[in-house]
Amino acid sequence: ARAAAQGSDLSFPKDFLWGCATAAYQIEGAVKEDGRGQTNWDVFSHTPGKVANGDTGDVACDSYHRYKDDIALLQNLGVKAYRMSIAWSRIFPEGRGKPNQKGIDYYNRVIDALLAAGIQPNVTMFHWDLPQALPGGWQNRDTAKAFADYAGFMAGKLSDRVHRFMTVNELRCFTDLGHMVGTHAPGLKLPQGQVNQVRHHGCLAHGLGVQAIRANAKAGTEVGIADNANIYVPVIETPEHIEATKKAMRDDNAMFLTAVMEGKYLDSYLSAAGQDAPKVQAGDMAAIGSPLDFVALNIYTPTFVKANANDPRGYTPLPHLPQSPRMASPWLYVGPEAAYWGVRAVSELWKPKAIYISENGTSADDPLNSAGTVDDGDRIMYLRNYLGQFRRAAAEGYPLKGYFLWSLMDNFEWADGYGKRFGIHYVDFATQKRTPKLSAQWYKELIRRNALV
Ligand code: PNW
Repeated sequence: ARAAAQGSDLSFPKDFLWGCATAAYQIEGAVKEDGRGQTNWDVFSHTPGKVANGDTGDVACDSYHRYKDDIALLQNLGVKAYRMSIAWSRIFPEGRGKPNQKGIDYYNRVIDALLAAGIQPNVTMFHWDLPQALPGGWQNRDTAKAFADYAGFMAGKLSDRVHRFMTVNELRCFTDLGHMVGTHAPGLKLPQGQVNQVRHHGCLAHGLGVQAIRANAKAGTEVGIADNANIYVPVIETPEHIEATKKAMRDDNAMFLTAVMEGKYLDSYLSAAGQDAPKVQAGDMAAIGSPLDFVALNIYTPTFVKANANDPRGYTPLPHLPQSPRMASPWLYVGPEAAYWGVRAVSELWKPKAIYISENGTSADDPLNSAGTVDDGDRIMYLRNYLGQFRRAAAEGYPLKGYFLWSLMDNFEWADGYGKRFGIHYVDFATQKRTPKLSAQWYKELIRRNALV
């Protein structure tokens, strides 16, 4: 038993849910088809200078028409699950109001085809493509309510076949990158008070969304969030550095996952924000803290942290250095320990019933070999190391239930356009031909064995 607990073999728990992930705007294309409404990302990507190369999601992987090809790729891998998102603007072109049956039909076709292939759909309701018609976007609190109405409506349509929903993807990205840093849609650089308000509306959308999904879905439907909490890793595995790690995670995610898991903003966040603290209405925090069936984490980059009695916080994060190892995206520092510590810290801090990895993967420079396929050894190296650390967390008994690799195939990588490739299938965007990379073969073998290879 001791050996099993320590995981002396390399296997994952029985029934571990292996999957791949994508998102609507990154793969679908067909942005004007069948009544889809315009989104913030349509506007942003068509604004000169915002996306590398002037790339847009107008065509992307053309999955709107080629979803059967995508499902064949999934089937060939042997995955049991697929994480996909729904384009809100296909369902409610104006963000609210009258639903568009053609949009609903599209997702029914995709979901039915997945089920026929023996693949369980896991659906994210919002992966950043916001209907442009919603006045003020995330600056307007009414957007949170509009989201909940849409999410509840879709849960009602799908919960006969979809048993796990994620409300929103990555609170920090769609709020901060869009409204503070300005590198994502809508490309704003707002003052801090307004940024904090946008963050609050993002959390509120999640919370009201949970309530609406529960009110409309079949009993037994699981609801959670897919979040990219900043992940800390203790420099040394001793009790003091481990405590520092958990405190850093809780503090640094105070306006996001911590609020969602605790139903409150930490005093340290509110007092540091001062005048800039978000305006919160009665009932907001209870909604934000709605109980979840699971937490899903997108895990990429680690931050190492040390306990430090001389720091008022009790800890000091170690900076990333120019020479710190990273993958092909400048923000993607390599630190497989983030996989273990992300799961462990979230588990110990908040005791969720279940944890899923909703994304993990990497960009890599993908050299074509003479046979015209891609030998992405760097990606395999990255995945093997991160999965080893996820395996450790599962073997030690943390409630890690599944893993969605980002991404099934190369796609529209937001501000990086098509220049950064995260897929385990290569997409030739001129012909839309999809080709398995070496990493797809590797992942397939791992799934077959249910063990690290
Ligand atoms: C996530 N950062 O995005 C998203 O959920 C995916 O849609 C995306 O394609 C994937 O990770 C790879 O980037 C992130 O700057 C984008 O730290 C940027 C950052 C993190 C995550």
